[in-house]
Amino acid sequence: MAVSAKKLGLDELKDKAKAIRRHIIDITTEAASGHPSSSLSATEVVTALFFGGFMKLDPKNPTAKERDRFVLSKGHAVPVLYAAMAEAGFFSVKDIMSLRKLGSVYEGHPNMARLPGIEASTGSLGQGLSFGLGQALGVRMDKIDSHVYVMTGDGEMGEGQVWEAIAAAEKYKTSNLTLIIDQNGYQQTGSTKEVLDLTAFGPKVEAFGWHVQTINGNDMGEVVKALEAARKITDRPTCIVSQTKKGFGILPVLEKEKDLNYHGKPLSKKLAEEALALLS
Ligand SMILES: Cc1ncc(C[n+]2csc(CCOP(=O)(O)OP(=O)(O)O)c2C)c(N)n1
Ligand SMILES: [Mg+2]
Repeated sequence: MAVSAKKLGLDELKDKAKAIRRHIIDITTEAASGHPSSSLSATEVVTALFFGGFMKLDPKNPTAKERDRFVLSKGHAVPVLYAAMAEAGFFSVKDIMSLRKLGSVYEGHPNMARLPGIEASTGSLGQGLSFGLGQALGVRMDKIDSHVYVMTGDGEMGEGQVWEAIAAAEKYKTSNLTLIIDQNGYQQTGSTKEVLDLTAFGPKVEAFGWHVQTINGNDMGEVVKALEAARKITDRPTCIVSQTKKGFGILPVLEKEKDLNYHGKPLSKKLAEEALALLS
């Protein structure tokens, strides 16, 4: 199975990330609900996964056994996933404008039962890594060459189930599993430092026996290099601690609004115009 989306170079990936950010703003403002800031921090990683040649995917055959898998464990950030999938041809950009509308399959959290190409129904935080580990072990047992990527939030890392999965993944030397922690410094009710300070993820995950890299996750060059390095590890699971900024790409707007978390809030039409101007 070939990598479906054309592998983009660094400058093209940066342009693609901008397009994806614009969709994130457009669809959440249209819905008047959703999580744009949580989606924007994760945009470089999701863009690189889908368009940097890292995932075998076929939008026309989204359940092909040998596909690679991306589990968005921080499911509330699904606008970034819908935007990337629309750009990759799973469905159209027009389709995702129905985000969160009554009856729409573009629900506020990913629903694998309703939308082909979604790997896991997430939103209840803490479960995605266990799910991804199960997928990684399953394809390995079936001798299918498939890599599973899971993205968690840094607030989400406070869930104990994540650490059970980290321990189990090492026990089974699950080298076809990559965890990406989107460390944007905030969770729902405030900064992760105030709510639950787990900030030194690198040494913690490394102590469980994983290969770990810590990078600036809003720097496309660093993201691509880290994903390349992760794929070269063949004896244990890999983790990328992706240090990001919540709302990256439109930070001047959030600064003006005096809310650098901006959790679960769509931009008003007026603020969206200002944000889109920054992303033109
Ligand atoms: C089990 C569970 N508890 C609480 C929530 C409510 N909730 C939704 S988003 C969120 C904050 C998540 O923070 P983080 O993982 O850092 O993601 P970010 O939005 O910063 O990317 C919380 C607590 C949830 N979805 N699931
Ligand atoms: Mg966070």
